[in-house]
Amino acid sequence: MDRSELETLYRRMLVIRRSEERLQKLFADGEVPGFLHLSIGQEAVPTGVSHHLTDRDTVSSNHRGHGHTLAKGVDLTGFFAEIMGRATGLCKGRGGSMHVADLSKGMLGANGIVGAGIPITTGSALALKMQGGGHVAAVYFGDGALAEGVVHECFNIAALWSLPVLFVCENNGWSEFSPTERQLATRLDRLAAAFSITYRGVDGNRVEEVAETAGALIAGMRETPAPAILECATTRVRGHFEGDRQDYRDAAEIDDLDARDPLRLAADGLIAAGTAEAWFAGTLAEVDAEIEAAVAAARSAPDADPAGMLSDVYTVEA
Ligand SMILES: Cc1ncc(C[n+]2csc(CCOP(=O)(O)OP(=O)(O)O)c2C)c(N)n1
Repeated sequence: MDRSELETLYRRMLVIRRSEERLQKLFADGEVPGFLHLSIGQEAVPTGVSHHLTDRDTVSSNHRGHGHTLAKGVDLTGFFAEIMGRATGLCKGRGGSMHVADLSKGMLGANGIVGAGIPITTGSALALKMQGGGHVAAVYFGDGALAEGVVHECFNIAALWSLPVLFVCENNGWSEFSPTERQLATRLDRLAAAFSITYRGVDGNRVEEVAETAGALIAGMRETPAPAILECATTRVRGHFEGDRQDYRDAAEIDDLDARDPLRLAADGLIAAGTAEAWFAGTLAEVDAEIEAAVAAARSAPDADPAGMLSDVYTVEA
């Protein structure tokens, strides 16, 4: 991967990081209704995967979905307006943080029900396969979804029907307040083998590694439809949701966060490859200006209109 491609990946991760840091402050100021689950520390996963997806490829997400959504290329202004509950939001301000969707970008949306994005994406993969054209569907889910029955059913049907679906597990070791090993009697590579699905495990904090492995899997699926599982070992930096004091977590576990920070790791690589300090400062200023413009636009937009609550809920072709 050349330097300019890595700079593109770094910038995308920075947009996600700074957007979430901004959301954290807006939430503390009471400007974000509902819950907020931040994906700080996990930016490399959707950035690396979506690097190889077009708007015709679909993605669905889980409750920790801001990074998945932004990596798919949705408009930043519509994104902030959505999470701030404004009528100009991507879903007219009715979805909020856990339900940002934009079908024009292939973003099918996020989901507050653990594992529920997986059947949505499996269905989308079936549709894409039937349409032809080599498009793929990807779904992000946490290790907490691995014990859900629907996940096993989807692995089964995707394998039986050779569906072009990339199952991306963001394994951050935690499911709400419980460690993975207290919930799952096996491992994802073993599950993949049981269903004869190709499996790759990567360091999910290294964007280049995620991008290269996802790229190879996706290229293969475009040629010959088949499912694949990508397990990304990553780190949940914040609590389960904003406001979670993380009493259940050993402080030592979050001691060396800096060393595992995907932005830090990518920056180290770029500096070694010759990217100048000025580029980082300039990129940060650009990204922050885009985010501030989006926040200002959201603040000046009207609130979501409860009168339209029942429209767009279900679509029937005329
Ligand atoms: C079916 C279902 N069961 C339980 C919950 C409550 N719940 C919300 S998030 C979560 C844990 C999710 O952990 P994981 O999937 O690993 O994602 P992470 O939060 O670590 O990113 C649970 C149990 C839920 N929303 N849906």
